[in-house]
Amino acid sequence: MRNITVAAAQLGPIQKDDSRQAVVARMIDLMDQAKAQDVDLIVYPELALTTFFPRWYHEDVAETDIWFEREMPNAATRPLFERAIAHGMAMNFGYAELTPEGRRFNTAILVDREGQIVGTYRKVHLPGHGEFDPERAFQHLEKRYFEPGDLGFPVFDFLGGTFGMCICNDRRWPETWRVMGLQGVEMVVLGFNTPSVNSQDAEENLERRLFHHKLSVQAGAYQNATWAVAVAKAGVEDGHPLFGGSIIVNPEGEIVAETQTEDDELLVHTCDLDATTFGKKTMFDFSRHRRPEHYGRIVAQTGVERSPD
Ligand code: CDV
Repeated sequence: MRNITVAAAQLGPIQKDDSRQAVVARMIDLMDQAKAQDVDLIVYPELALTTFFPRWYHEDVAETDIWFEREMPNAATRPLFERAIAHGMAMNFGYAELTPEGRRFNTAILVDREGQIVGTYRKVHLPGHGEFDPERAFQHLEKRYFEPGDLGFPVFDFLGGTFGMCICNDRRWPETWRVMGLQGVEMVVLGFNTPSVNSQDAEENLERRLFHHKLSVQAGAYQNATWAVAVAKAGVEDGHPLFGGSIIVNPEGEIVAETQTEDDELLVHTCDLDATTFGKKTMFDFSRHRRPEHYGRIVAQTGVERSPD
């Protein structure tokens, strides 16, 4: 057995005026609760330090600088790193990254028990649009404020296992999971901010939106025989609702823990990384069963094409 006790640290809403210090204090509170349950790894949401600012249109992208971090850790997040080191707890969280070259990414990091950043991931699948869209009920401007991640989907030797990251919309794409599955991933950690309503389809209900979220994470976990930890930022932010539904999913694709609120809430589960072995050696033994000679379209095209193979 290779047991890892993991905490999904769901955050309730973060308003535009909430300071980084106030948010970090909430994250530390969840971390302290996790320590009391002997947690090895705590996972926080996408863009965990701020409101989900891509809902706000700025003509001048530089006006969004206030939502970005220029270094990590920095003054605001150092107390979180210090508490994690004191607890000997590894962590994962997302933030908006502004690099020294002026590049902007929607980023997540893996931090080991000593407070060292051992893995960085930059969101590849950016949803939404790049220009103000008057047809939508609200904006989703990730394509305006971030560039697509440039690091692929790496995996990391971490806590005695093989870990990978993705962020929010990435979870809906089977390619995300399979690229990590092909590197033997045993646990995928991901944060998300998902609006409770569809800005382009007012008829779509919350039940279906939660179904699509869970379907994606459960399928990704099952089809790649990996644990998955998916953590929401939830609740009504700046007047806009985000759903909760943080889940921990086992390598059979079953939900083993799920949040019940749209507030700060901790889910704790002990995951045996060896539970991934059965699926990886049987149904999803890739080396025996995959037929990549028939998968060329996956990397050769983006949109739908009917051209001959
Ligand atoms: N932050 C996200 O990536 N949100 C998307 C929304 C826009 C659908 C998601 O896939 O949940």
